[in-house]
Amino acid sequence: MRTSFDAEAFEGALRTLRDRDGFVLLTHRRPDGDTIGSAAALCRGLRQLGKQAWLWPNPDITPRFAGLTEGLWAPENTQAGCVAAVDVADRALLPANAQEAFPVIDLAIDHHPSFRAYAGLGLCRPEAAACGEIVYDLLAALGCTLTPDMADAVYTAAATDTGCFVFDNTTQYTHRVAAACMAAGARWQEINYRCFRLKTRARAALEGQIYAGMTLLKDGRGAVALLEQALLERLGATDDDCDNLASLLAQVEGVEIGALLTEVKGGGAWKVSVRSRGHDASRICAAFGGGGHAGAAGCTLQGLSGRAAAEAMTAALEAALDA
Ligand SMILES: [Mn+2]
Repeated sequence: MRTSFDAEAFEGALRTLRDRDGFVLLTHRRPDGDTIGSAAALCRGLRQLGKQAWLWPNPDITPRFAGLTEGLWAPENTQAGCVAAVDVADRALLPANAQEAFPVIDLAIDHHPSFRAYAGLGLCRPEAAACGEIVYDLLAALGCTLTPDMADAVYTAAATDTGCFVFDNTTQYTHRVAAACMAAGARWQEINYRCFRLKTRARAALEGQIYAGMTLLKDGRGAVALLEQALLERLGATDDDCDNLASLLAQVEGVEIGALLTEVKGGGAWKVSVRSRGHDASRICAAFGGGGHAGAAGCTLQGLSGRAAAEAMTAALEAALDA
């Protein structure tokens, strides 16, 4: 087990999981592998302890992670005895149906530095690469046996939040958790293929468009690309197809800052995702009313043509590269 963590909050979370029953687990909007994997693993672990546990329906669930949740979604009229949120930094990030159903949340388990104390008890460990690492520790402390289904879920959580163990947040501990999941029978080859290799044709076309259409600036130290709604519609691109496309720009040799502008449905606004190395992307986006992390941030540009929006971001990137 990890040595540095909030022992008191961890003990409190353990007590809650041990003593209470009728668990309803909440995941965040536009759920990723970490929130779904963490919730699925915890749900199965609690059931293993003989407790009732369900995932609260998340209307945004995508096929990529739905397989982890089989048999776990709460039936209608489920009565909650204890409500716990996983990988949810703020109450506002819960889907509307969860916000409406649960004015009070008993336990929040999270790893975001931006975590807000919105629950009766909050266990937040920002040093964890994935919330799934904390769930793994809780399950171990509860005496649960990691079944292959639980191992799939924890592995998916750790792998997806680290971009398959390549992001800077990856630690030795992340690898230890992944190794334990492999030993417990996680189907890691299939998970890696599904999460990191497989792409839809729409996704492949979008990646092609970004690389073919990007504009390089400052001797290739910056890159700006534009995706118009007409293209997204023609390709039938889903949110999942558009996930983290901006990181492609920052992967080009020499590029320190990349900005991807995606036209918002209905037009008239551009969702901007900025990725950077060695510069503060959140500062660039803050100037447009957005925010995020140093390496990844976002903002929205309202009421501009694609050309004007691209010019605005180009100027902002040039200024940041000059600074
Ligand atoms: Mn996470």
